[in-house]
Amino acid sequence: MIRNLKIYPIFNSKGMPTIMVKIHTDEGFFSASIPSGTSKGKHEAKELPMGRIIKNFSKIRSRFIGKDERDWRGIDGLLKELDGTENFSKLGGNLSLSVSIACARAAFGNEIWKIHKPRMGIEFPIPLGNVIGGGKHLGGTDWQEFLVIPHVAKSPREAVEIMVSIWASLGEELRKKKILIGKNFENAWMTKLDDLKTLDLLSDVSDDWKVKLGIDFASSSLWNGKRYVYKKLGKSLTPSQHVDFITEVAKKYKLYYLEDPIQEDGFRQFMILNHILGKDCIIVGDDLYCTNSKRLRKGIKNKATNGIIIKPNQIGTLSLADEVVRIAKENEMVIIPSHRSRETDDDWLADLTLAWDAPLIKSGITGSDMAKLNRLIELWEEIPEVKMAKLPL
Ligand code: 2PG
Ligand code: MG
Repeated sequence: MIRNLKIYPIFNSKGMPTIMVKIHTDEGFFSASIPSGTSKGKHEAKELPMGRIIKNFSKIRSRFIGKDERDWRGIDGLLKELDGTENFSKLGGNLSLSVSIACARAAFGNEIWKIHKPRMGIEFPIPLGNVIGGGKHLGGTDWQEFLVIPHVAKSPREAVEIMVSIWASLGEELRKKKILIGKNFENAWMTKLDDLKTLDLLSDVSDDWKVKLGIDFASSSLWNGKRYVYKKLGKSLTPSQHVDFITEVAKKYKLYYLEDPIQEDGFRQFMILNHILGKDCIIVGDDLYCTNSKRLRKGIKNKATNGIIIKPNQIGTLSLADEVVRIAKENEMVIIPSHRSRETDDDWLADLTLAWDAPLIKSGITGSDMAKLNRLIELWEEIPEVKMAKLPL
């Protein structure tokens, strides 16, 4: 039974305020802290500032005391009811998710990879490592994240080793060539190279290290309502010119993973791109869906993508994210649970990736994101009969 709940104002990886909620039950203490995004989708659950969160927490706290934590879905329902809006604008999606995950942890003794009956032969996700960055996360490129995918790794530890070695050797090479600016929000390198020169460099990396390449284009950041505007490449493209440009880049550089190649409301262009590239590449909606089942259903109807990013803080409770995963899987979409760019050292995302049987996880490479990757390494040792997931395409 839930005996008490407490909220702690803590800080995220960018030194900005966020929250941790701790739930006290007969079995012990269970907590969850919540990350935040920089390039947020406009359809995400509302994140409220600390002052309002603390006030809201004091108003709702007593409603959870005495409840059975094992009914974590019921607790999520209560959060939704107390909020009463579509997007958690009253309670705050950040407050809601911290109570939701802390409660699920209480229900499963911290092992939330067990929220669905664990199977034998659990497959561990291949991590996507952001090695060079730009866009709203800062850096020289217009596109936000250049990702390496260590699909040949035989364990999570080996996958991390490959990603970190690539990241470190790229850093060294960029430093020697005097084109290194620094590290961005996710510790990806900021360089003086434009997007296409970055891809030239990464093509060699992909051959040398046998990794696949991906990009999070975060295209909404380029979209001015009419055209896609590239400051670095000096391009201004109409939606159909943009589809052509992305297609050409994907084919030339053999991209395997394309996240948000189109702005967040461009279902039609997503559908065209998915039609052209979807057999060989994972076309992924992040800001497009915002982990929202209504938006996902629209994407399924339009065959907009063959992949979806899952960020529980985009929707506000674990149950709602779980529902989106269920719908996506029923429709044979690749699910990719993802961190945010302003993270905490909490590792719940790693557990959920296993619970959802996701073939890929998007987490950073170094810094506080290590916690999630380390949790995968830990669970790899603890769970019997494990194996690495295969590339979904
Ligand atoms: C993304 C994420 C994580 P943010 O766009 O996929 O890399 O960034 O948290 O800023 O939305
Ligand atoms: Mg994204």
